[in-house]
Amino acid sequence: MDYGRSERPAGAGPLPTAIKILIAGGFGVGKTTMVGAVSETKPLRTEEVLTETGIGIDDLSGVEEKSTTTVAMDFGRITISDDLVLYLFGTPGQDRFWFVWDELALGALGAVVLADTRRLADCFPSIDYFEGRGTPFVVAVNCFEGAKKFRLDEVQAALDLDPGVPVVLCDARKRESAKEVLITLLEHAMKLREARRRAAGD
Ligand SMILES: Nc1nc2c(ncn2[C@@H]2O[C@H](COP(=O)(O)OP(=O)(O)OP(=O)(O)O)[C@@H](O)[C@H]2O)c(=O)[nH]1
Ligand SMILES: [Mg+2]
Repeated sequence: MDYGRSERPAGAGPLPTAIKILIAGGFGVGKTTMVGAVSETKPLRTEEVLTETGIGIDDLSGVEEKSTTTVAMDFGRITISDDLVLYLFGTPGQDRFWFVWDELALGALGAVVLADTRRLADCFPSIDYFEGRGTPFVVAVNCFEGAKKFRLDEVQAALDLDPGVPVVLCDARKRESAKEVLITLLEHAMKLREARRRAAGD
């Protein structure tokens, strides 16, 4: 029997494909915020309170009200369609937690590198990391109030990105905006895979 999408009884459809995506970027750029905004389940967070120990190390300029930081990862989930579910892993933003990145990156289809134009250089380590591993990524400029607005091509040039890397604007606090970023990443990753497959002669 051929079930139309809406007529299909719950649980009778094909198993959805699950894809792992990383949400990366520098300290305080909005990674935890984005995973929380977009996740349809209560996001798992591993936040610790910023303490005096971090003074002089954690740069709070622009996010002075920030009181916690991710020490291991954020985890959330979003269903894109009947047959596609994304599992989101937010990385810790500070250098001292780099050791968890390799574990988190394992098996990821791609990554969103969040950028704050007030501290653009903070996303260089993430970009280097994904370029080095050949992981598809997009750069999403999180538009904080009061931050100077740059054209997307200016951001692309400042980050010395390959012209094929999508650069988009977003508001990490808004579900629809974050979802659009994820769809841009999915499309980019699919295109790259197809190009790599063709180059390999498959
Ligand atoms: N105005 C504004 N504030 C934001 C936005 N995104 C995040 N914030 C705020 O910026 C601060 C940093 O957000 P987080 O989501 O904790 O950043 P993070 O990248 O997870 O930080 P670490 O895990 O410590 O690296 C929080 O106080 C957020 O409320 C945004 O788009 N606009
Ligand atoms: Mg965080």
